[in-house]
This record gives sequence, C-alpha cells and structure tokens, in this order.
Amino acid sequence: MTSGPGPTGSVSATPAASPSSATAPAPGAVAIRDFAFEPADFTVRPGAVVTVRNADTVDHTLTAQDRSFDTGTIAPGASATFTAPARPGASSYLCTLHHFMRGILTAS
Ligand SMILES: [Cu+2]
Repeated sequence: MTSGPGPTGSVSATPAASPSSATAPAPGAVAIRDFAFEPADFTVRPGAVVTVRNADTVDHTLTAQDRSFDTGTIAPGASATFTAPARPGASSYLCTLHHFMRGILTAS
C-alpha cells in the first residue's frame, strides 16, 4: 500500500463517476438483493420490457398485485423479464414468495 490518507473520514468527496452500486440502475433494470427490490420504486416507459436480476441467495418473483405482470420464479443468480403495463400509471408489486417484499412500478 502506498501512503493513503487513511480511512474515509469526515469529508466524503465522492467523484462524479462512481461505480454502479450506489447509483440508480438504468431504467428497465431491477435487482433483488437481501430480500429487497433495488430500486423498489421505479419508473419505466409504458410497455417497456424490464429485466429483473436476482442477486440474492433464494428464489424471488416480481409480480403485480393484480397479476398484470409477473416474472415467475427467478432462481438465485438468474434474470427474468416482464412487460410493464401499456397504460401509464402506478402499479404495486410484490414477491409472491415473500409478501413483505414490495415496490411500486410507475409507467410514464
Ligand atoms: Cu422473494
């Protein structure tokens, strides 16, 4: 190690170009991690195909409350897609395997 400034202290001057983890993913991509959707609330174009990546260690789904869209079961490490509602508006969704996992998709 070269002489660094030490542990990150008081001033957090984050450069503009930061790695993906902290920034919001591109619209149309959702991740599942630690029993949560990332991001849980997001906006896509009406009728957009949304990719959902399961970065967790157990199966999950992303399913509309009214079942208007559904990825089906996504295995750990796998991805699935669903088509967002063609009509603009907000849709609540959840994981049918873990009902406490929830979010809101807005088509706009
Ligand atoms: Cu789940």
